[in-house]
Amino acid sequence: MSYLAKKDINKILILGLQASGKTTIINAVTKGQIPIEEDEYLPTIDYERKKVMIAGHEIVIFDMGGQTSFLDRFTDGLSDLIFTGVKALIFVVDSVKVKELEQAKYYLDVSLTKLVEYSPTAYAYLFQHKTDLIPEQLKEEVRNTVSDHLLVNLPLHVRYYETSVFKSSIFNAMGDVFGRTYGVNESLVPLVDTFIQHNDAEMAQIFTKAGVPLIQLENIVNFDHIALNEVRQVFDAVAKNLANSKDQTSSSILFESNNRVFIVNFLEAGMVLFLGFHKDRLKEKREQLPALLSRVLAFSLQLEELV
Ligand SMILES: Nc1nc2c(ncn2[C@@H]2O[C@H](COP(=O)(O)OP(=O)(O)OP(=O)(O)O)[C@@H](O)[C@H]2O)c(=O)[nH]1
Ligand SMILES: [Mg+2]
Repeated sequence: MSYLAKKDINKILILGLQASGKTTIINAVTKGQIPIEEDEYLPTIDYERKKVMIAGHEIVIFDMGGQTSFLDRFTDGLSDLIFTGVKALIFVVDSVKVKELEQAKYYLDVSLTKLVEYSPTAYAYLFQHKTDLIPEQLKEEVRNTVSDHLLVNLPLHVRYYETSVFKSSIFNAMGDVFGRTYGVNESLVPLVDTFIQHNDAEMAQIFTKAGVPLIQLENIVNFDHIALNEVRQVFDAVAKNLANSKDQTSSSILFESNNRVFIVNFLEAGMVLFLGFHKDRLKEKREQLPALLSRVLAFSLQLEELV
């Protein structure tokens, strides 16, 4: 039996016209590969499967090549194989290619019709992608144009996200996709958000053990922004350290870098909680690190009960 049609795998399909950004999105959220600027474009031929573990579930993301010859085949001759067993379908459109909206609408419609036919319980998402290319004053106009063209006469509810791989928006959007698919996100985000507000953390992220960012929250009211790349590098260093460490039972690490304190806690559910605090703020609050660490540990236990 073809792997495509296996019923027991958790499939997420990512579809859209060529060069809309699908492969880049997958690389960002599964490998933490965020391009510094627009990368060379290497079209996906046919489709590629990418496996990820999310909170103990294996998910296979199908990165579908966007050339129309492929799309025609996926939505016609191969449609029962492609659209069976799908948990979530993401359709990506390029925010600045307004001329392509009619064509995108055509493939969005056929894809959703097939989705409803073969996977009636799946969720559908539309990513209005590459928002970094739109000047601020045009954002609303672009949003209206895209949604007026695409979000009409659809056979199911489609959740709309504005995304860019250069912003945390892609992690929030994909976190919602993963979270809704596996029911972890709705419960985790409000809890983590409350925790960082109350403890004046600068940011919180939850990764899978493989380093896939699931949730990213920033307490930007109080603090300046931390670049994702910065967090990612620190995370890699910590993960490597832990892997090399003889003390395999250690599940929590506190370390300092420049003017920040980071706490990384490995949760049993295969997830990693990563919190960043600004030293100045901790000093202002006369916060003692051991007390902070024990609050984080207590909070981690609470999270573990949820997932
Ligand atoms: N400015 C900007 N460029 C992006 C973004 N995401 C992807 N790109 C660029 O868009 C181009 C196409 O990206 P891909 O991810 O290869 O596109 P694709 O949808 O997989 O294309 P096909 O495989 O042919 O269907 C590349 O040059 C990426 O660097 C984004 O958020 N903003
Ligand atoms: Mg591609």
